[in-house]
Amino acid sequence: MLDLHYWPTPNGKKVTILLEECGLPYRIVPTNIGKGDQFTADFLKINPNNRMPVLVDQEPADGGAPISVFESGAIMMYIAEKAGKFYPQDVRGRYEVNQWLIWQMANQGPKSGECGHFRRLGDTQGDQSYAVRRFTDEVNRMYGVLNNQLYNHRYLAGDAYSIADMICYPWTVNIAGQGSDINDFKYFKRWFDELNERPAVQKGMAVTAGPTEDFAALSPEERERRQKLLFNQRARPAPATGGIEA
Ligand SMILES: N[C@@H](CCC(=O)N[C@@H](CS)C(=O)NCC(=O)O)C(=O)O
Repeated sequence: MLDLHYWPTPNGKKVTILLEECGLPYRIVPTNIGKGDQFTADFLKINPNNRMPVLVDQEPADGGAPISVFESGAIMMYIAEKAGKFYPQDVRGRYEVNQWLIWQMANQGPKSGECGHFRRLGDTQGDQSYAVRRFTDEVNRMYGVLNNQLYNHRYLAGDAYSIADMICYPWTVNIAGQGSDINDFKYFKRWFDELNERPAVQKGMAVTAGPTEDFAALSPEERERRQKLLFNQRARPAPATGGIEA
């Protein structure tokens, strides 16, 4: 069984799309990042970066102890390798996929995340107009990158639908909220409309982690605690003794 430590965000939904596409059985382990589940001692054992998603394969192919994988890009590679699907084996095909997968992890995901953060923030933390403009422009630039690639490729890595497509898609569903217009990107729109119609994409996007919480219904103290948790993260100190010394 595959356990997916999950909360329904774009980084989580990449993985549920792939699991649905592969038809693999999986179990959702809710990781409520608003409440702080990503900071528990148990969670830290499976992700030193305190972020979801994390995949734990209880029955790895080598028959050994469970394997846990953090970082959604690594999780996509793991699942696709396990299923033998959506990830070419030949070196050329594989690196077509790898470069788009890493493009997503290093560019589209982080920059779109910041774009959403600053666009939602309003002026509670002072004037954000430069940050909003910078990340809105950068996300717009990246829609251009996708559009140009899709001008002469049916899918991001060529003729075949792959994990490169699945990893990029969830970050594009809110294109209007990111300040871009889908009608400016004709070839991207062709791809987006096609993926929208795939039953596994629809199922993966709809996966929840239990009932949604009403933030407004929380006590003011809990609301403040949660806001601090997400907004003011700094380094977690290493243990003072027992480590590898120089
Ligand atoms: N590069 C990581 C990013 C994961 C990530 O940022 N996850 C967010 C939700 S989308 C999270 O867990 N946030 C918790 C927090 O900010 O404390 C991946 O792709 O897995």
